[in-house]
Amino acid sequence: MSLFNRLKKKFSGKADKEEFEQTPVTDEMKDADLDGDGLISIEEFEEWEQEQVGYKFKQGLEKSREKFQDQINQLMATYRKVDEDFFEALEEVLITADVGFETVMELTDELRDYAKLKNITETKELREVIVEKMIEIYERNGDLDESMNMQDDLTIILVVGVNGVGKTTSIGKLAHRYKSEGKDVLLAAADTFRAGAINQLEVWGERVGADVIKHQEGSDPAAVVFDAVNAAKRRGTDVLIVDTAGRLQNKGNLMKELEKMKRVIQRVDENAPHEVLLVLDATTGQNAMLQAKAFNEVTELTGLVLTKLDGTAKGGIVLAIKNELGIPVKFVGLGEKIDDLEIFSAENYVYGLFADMIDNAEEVVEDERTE
Ligand SMILES: Nc1nc2c(ncn2[C@@H]2O[C@H](COP(=O)(O)OP(=O)(O)OP(=O)(O)O)[C@@H](O)[C@H]2O)c(=O)[nH]1
Ligand SMILES: [Mg+2]
Repeated sequence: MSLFNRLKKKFSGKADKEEFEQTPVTDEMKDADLDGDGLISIEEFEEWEQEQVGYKFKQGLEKSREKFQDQINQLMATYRKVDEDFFEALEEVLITADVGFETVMELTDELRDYAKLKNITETKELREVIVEKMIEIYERNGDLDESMNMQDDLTIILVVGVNGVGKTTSIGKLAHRYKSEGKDVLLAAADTFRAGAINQLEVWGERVGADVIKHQEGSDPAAVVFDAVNAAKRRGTDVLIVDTAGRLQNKGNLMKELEKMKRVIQRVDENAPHEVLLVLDATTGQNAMLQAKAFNEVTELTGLVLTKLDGTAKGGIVLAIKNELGIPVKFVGLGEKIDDLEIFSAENYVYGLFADMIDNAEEVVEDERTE
């Protein structure tokens, strides 16, 4: 099955209806209950859930999608024939979408080969291939494990990143996610540096129903972590999330501070922290790439949280990150609300970025058949 068909089926196709209908339908699920009997099958429920997540990505990536599709449409209108001018203009569009230079070159080289091989002369015939190649490149360049390294007992997550990227907000959203999975969550206010940081985390803690372990402003962050880890052990907490101050200006200090926190954690659990997540602000584009490189030198990162994707038209950065950094994006921020943090998945992301094209894909296939 072609990628477009696969995604189309996944996000809007209706699976065969099962005999067994066992999930009671809530108001918001009404659309999934086709025969209106107040019950839907597990399959339908899963499909409904998938559609909701797909819809979130679609909404969150609206700016990127509109800009990208506008530009591709314009490109196809300006260049009708496949030639070097077209490829160069395409390269420019992709680079301005923050797809990343190396990735763009890889992509356009493959498109050139593909066009030659298939004797494609009309640019419009390349429209879907561009998207398919993007995903192919994403999936081919090493399989990154995007899942969280969750433990049966205590999971410790250290969250790092420069000022203002969305660390505390993402921690709040993450805590909410784990709480709604029935987990017991504890937060550590180890950003003792910025005025108001502790209070901000406490506000989130109250919202989601998670306790916050804190010391005074200006105290040693490692001491906060020490207390938090011990409290988590004592209480039988499932997930401990540590908020930190991101002072990249002074790499030496930052490295020392993070190392000390890690040492303190490892005294209690030598395999922890189980995740070190770097938060990056998608609206900062190439700067985010530089931050990732710098932090990766300071401490070993296990994953990225890419925030504010809803606030940028340059959603291509996800591809650049994967291909040029080799660190998996584990979560994406798609808005400021408490449930606007989604588990990253390449398929959802691609759907969000090209939803209109994908939703209309069937018509394209039918056109081809009748030609
Ligand atoms: N639109 C949007 N805004 C976000 C997202 N994530 C965070 N923000 C906003 O970004 C701003 C900064 O977020 P914080 O969580 O305070 O960032 P921080 O990294 O903890 O900042 P410092 O503690 O100062 O280092 C806030 O106004 C958040 O609401 C997102 O996914 N989308
Ligand atoms: Mg913060």
